[in-house]
Amino acid sequence: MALDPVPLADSKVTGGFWKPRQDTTRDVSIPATYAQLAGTGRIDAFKLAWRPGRPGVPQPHVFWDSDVAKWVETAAYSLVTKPDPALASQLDALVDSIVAAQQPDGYLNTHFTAVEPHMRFKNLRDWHEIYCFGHLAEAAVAHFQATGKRHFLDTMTRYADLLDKSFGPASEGKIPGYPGHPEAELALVKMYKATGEKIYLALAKFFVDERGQAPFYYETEAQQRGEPPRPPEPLDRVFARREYHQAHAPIVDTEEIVGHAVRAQYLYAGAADVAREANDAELLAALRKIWDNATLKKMYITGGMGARPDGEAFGRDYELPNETAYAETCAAIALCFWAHRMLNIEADARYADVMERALYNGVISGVSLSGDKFFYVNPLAANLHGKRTLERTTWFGCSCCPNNLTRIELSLGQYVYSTCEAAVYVHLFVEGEAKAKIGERSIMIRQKTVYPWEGKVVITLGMERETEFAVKVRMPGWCKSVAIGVNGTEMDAANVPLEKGYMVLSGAWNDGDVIELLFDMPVERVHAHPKVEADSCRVTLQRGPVVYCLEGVDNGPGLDGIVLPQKAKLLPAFEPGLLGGVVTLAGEALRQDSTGWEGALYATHGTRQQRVSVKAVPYFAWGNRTPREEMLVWIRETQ
Ligand code: FUB
Ligand code: ZN
Repeated sequence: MALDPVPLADSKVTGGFWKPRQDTTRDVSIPATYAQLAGTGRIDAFKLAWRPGRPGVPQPHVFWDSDVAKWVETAAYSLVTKPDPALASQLDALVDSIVAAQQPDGYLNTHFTAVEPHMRFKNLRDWHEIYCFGHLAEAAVAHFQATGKRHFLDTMTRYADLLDKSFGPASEGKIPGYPGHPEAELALVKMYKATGEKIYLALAKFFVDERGQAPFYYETEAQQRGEPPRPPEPLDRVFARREYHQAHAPIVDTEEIVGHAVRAQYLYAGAADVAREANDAELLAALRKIWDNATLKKMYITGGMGARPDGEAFGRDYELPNETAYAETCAAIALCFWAHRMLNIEADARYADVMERALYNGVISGVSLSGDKFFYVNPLAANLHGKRTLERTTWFGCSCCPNNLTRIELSLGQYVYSTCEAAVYVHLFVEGEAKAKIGERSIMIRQKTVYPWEGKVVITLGMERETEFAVKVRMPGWCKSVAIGVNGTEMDAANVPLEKGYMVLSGAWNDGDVIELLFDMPVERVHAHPKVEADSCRVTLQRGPVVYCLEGVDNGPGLDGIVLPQKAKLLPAFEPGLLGGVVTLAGEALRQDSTGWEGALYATHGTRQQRVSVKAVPYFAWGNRTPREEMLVWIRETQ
């Protein structure tokens, strides 16, 4: 049975791990990213003032609109959970200027209005035109939901109507194309839900179903632009080009996730929406297979997605190099979007496990603890060999990641709970309070927890009168044992039914009833599948959902010379003054040294090892103390 997420307006984060992060996002990241958008000309681009040679007006880039849209969406989410008159008026002014840039026929895009109006809808493959529509549409829905003001949403419905008139089956005289960078698919479904207008769902379905059908639209489109035909080339090159855009085959015939990692996952998130809303079982079955391939063969332990810098793309199965990993911040975020949709269709905790893995690791590694610096790539080893040095920075030329981070952090509330007729699902352990609908009745559900640092979660229920329903609490995939108490009485966990990874606590609940959970959270040593060559004979450390790494600042240079004996004990300790307050892991290891190797590359003697102390910190917090610090997730292991 499909679930309905408890919406952001009804689910607030009030403390614990996430509240300080959200505060930093509000207080630092929102103003910092606005300043970057303004300073680079992205905000003023909506004035449509660019002309060739006009001084002081930067030329709007094809995906600038999307960066501004994600800021608008973030600001809207922020206002839903915390009123702020100054932010509200800044948002109003920006939204007004976006709305004013709409053309009489409904079109809205700064680049293709000011710079290349004759190229409208002529290169869907490369130019991000419909991608920008998608982000603006998502922003408009969020703005409407946050403020109740309709004008931005109305603007975007006019643009969506134009898309509906323009795109569709060739037999209807329309362009049979689909976006080069998916995003509009999921945005159109949001517009459908916000307006009830079925044509938006139909257009999303068309984009999803048409993708990858022969004849291949992007190739037809290139011919129509008058591009010279490519010289004959090997078939695998042709396929690779199509795969980059997931345009190599229809989704229903796809089993492997390939190509550009963000494109792929935005596409499958949108396709999941379409499958749900249009009741498309064949599409859903395909998405399950692609999901399995993605998460069982191509996902980093951090929830990072996309092994290859070339094409920002997925590699082969089990191709998961560490230091050269791409793992774009947006790709881990996209994984959360996709996971959340699959979770709400299938009510299966394995999707929530992946979402949680990404959230606590490869998503938030993308932003500094100070909130004003970002990673675009999130490798699992860095600065080891001086080849690729890495540190967070304030902005990027292609700056998709910063406002993707801000929007997911400030909308976290909507990922925590879902409901269905007679149950509330607790997916994530986040201190906060929510109002959930159980049939016709509303209940309150509050969590108190310092998760992920401790496994204790206290859930308190609130309601006007006794109500019968089930509280379905996710048993995290990382956890092997849990103690459960209800109103102070310990339950035998073995007798609590487990339904697709959710512990089912049903009964007649009353106001003030308390469920206490104590998830056993030892330090775990995790190994990778033997086919992951990069992690062979290596181990990583995880406690709860948090993946750990070594940093040079704690362990000295040459991290790859550290070898962890299988029996080495690693003790967790909460360090309130470190990295904003984190649990660190400390223990003894060995360190190889090069004594005796002077002047030799190969030798018959062994390598000397010394006993050393090691300390591991949460992966997400690496790189926050000293610039370009060494970092290593997968540590050499010995018996
Ligand atoms: O192309 C727009 C965004 O820039 C993509 O989502 C990212 O991967 C980066 O290429
Ligand atoms: Zn990005």
